[in-house]
Amino acid sequence: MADPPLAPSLLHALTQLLGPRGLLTAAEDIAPHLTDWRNLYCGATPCVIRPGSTEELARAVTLCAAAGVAMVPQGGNTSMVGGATPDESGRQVVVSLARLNRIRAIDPVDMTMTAEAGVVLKAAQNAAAEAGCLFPLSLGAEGSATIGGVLSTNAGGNTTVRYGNARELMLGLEAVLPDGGIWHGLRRLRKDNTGYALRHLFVGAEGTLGFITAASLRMFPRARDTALAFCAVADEAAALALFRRFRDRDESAVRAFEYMSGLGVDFAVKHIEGITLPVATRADHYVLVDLASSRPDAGLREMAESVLFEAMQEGEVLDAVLAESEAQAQKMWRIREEHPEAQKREGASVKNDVSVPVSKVPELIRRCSAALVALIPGSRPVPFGHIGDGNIHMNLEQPEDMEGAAFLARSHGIMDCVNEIVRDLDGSFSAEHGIGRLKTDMMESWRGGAELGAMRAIKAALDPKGLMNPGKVFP
Ligand code: FAD
Ligand code: 2HG
Ligand code: ZN
Repeated sequence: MADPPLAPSLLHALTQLLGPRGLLTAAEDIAPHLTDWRNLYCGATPCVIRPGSTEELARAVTLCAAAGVAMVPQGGNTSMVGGATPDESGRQVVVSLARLNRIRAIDPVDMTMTAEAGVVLKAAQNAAAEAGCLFPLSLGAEGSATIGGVLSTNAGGNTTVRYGNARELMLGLEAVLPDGGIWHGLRRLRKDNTGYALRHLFVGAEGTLGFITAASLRMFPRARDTALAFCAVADEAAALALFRRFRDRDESAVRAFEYMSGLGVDFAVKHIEGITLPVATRADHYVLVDLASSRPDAGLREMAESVLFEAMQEGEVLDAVLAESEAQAQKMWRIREEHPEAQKREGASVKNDVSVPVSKVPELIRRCSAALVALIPGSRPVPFGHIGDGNIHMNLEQPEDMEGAAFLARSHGIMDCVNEIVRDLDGSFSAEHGIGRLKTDMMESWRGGAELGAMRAIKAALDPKGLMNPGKVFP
């Protein structure tokens, strides 16, 4: 008879340690932790560990490590690359950080917040706002994604163009290491050159080096003047030209600059209740320009009107509308934020989260769109995303007359097709979603040699038994 997935003595010890709230073993409780947001993977696990404190997690990890049991950290389970779900063996234990959800401290003078890993991003934003400050990280999944998850993937999102990725917002970390040791690195210093910056190793490590249990995060002054414009633009080059115009006028005011294709907006209008096109005529290309300043008298609306007028004279902008109220601004942002959900509802789609130098975005979109349609006639490219960072989601929707499964069977060919062009443009095959399980096979050809060798050495030093999130990141 095969060994049980967990030795009865380990299960007993975990039960004693964690109690019923901290250890899920019933199939219906475990089920939501097994499948990723995109439904690409459905794994199995003997139990879900849900520790209530860092110390409890450390003790559970010590037990699992001693028994040689692999652990999969999970936050909000919104990974786009299957990073937070266990494999199908039924031998990997899922560790959910959801109960570590306290804001431990908030200091508007230091402009820092100390949040536990399971704090949902939206809750962190709200806590900052209550303290009269801003925590700027913002992405479509912010109602579910957690601080531990956004740091472990070094998430980007809409405000990277102004505030950087999650990494730039992190000052210190607390972590549980793969052997169960606790690293108390929750410093909140702006300057701290004391040897290797260990905290940065854990950011973007996708749970392969240990568990982030809490983080000290940077906050910023809250916005007192804002303006939001939804613009129909002539083409991809015009979108980029408009970005330059705004950036040249006042770089610090550009909080987000997002590109959407006509088809992507059509899908949002078609599938998401309450979404309508804010401009009078449909176009093939749109951008959303979000401006913000902590100065109440920044005059951002007037600035936006002036820049848009100039761009219209040059034929870059075809039509534009400025939000008249907070409610209208939220409605305009929803068009962009609902892109992933709208594409899901339209049918099967393949995601390509790629980046290139900002100047090459128009070429990226044009070349990839043509190559993809040549590869699969009738398929529908839906490029959108963070054009100000050079990060485009070069997604492809299935042809209307093709079976979804047949289309998805060609996923790797589709990704290869995009990646070949991305490589030619000096870009990256994964801009912000990470590697997870989906892209491990790309690591050798993109990061092989010295770079992957160094990564393996770090992994072996911190996790010699290979128990942390096996099957992720490394080929
Ligand atoms: P999970 O999905 O649970 O985990 C992600 C990875 O981090 C996994 O490898 C997991 O093992 C690891 N992990 C989680 N918590 C910990 C921890 N405490 N310690 C160690 N490892 C941990 N990403 C962007 O960058 N920009 C976007 O604009 C964006 N938009 C999105 C929109 C939607 C609708 C969705 C579904 C996802 C989006 N994402 C985006 C992808 C996703 O990466 C982010 O939502 C977020 O970073 C994941 O947070 P999470 O808590 O859900 O992490
Ligand atoms: C976004 O920017 C996310 O909305 C998701 O990164 C991208 O669905 C996608 O491909
Ligand atoms: Zn994105």
